[in-house]
Amino acid sequence: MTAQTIWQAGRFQIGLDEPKIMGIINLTPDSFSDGGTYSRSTAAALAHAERLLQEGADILDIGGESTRPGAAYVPPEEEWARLQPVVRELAKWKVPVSVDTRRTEVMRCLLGEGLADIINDVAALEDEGAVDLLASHADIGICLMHMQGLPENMQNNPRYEDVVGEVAGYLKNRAEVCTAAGMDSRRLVLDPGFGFGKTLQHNIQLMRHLPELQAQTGLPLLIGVSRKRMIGELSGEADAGARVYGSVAAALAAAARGAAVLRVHDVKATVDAWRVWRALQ
Ligand code: HH2
Repeated sequence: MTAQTIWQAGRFQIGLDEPKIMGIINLTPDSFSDGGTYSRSTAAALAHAERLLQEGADILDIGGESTRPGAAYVPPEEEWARLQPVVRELAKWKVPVSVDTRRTEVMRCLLGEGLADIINDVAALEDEGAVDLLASHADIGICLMHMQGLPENMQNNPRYEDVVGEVAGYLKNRAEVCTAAGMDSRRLVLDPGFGFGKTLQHNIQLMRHLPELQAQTGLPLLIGVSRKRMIGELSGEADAGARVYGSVAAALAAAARGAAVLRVHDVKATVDAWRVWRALQ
């Protein structure tokens, strides 16, 4: 359980008394598990959004840049061009819209037009000007994620002395930077960043120690393990699109350890599993 029970997220206050499901929509031609599926047209992306909501998603997370290991550089203008038509439509829907971006330029475009409730940043607002920009938009929710290195090099031999302590220390520090800039801590959730500069052993350690991470940072945790390489390594399933069972098991492991938000591709599978698991506790 998290001490903080509300996530202030733009137009919404999201209750965190039980795990919330964030459904993923990748508007990228090259995402590792669904690349190209929803980037072909705005209609395809919106149809997918509709489906995720019917399946029980509480939040939609839209991304215009792949951050998988070794992903190719995408200019911010290209990222914005991918996002724009879809977020313009979603902003009219009654659902919290999270945008997965690490560029201040893209955030400025989104926030200037009121097109996002949440900024989900795998670089924890490290891009120049990002903290000041978010500080000047009072209600926007923020996910600060830990990553060692950058997507282009992060899986080249990641190293830690104490992965849990270092990730907790980094996230705590980034949260303090945000609150020092005047942001209310109810806007913040933290994410250890599974697979972002981590070996399988690092990922396992982080998952086993989520309660300590939570206790050390004092903020709710968002967990994204869906279809990732660690699921493939643990289950033996090489095809990312077929990792639903392993992903659900990992999502439940995170929920059982107090995760506040689960970022997933397979919404129905995760929601059903959570409902059954919760009822049987
Ligand atoms: N993982 C990915 C992207 N964004 N954001 C948060 N907060 N946490 C995560 O674990 C996370 C994230 C990578 O997954 P995906 O979006 O499916 O793939 P890609 O980066 O290839 O688009």
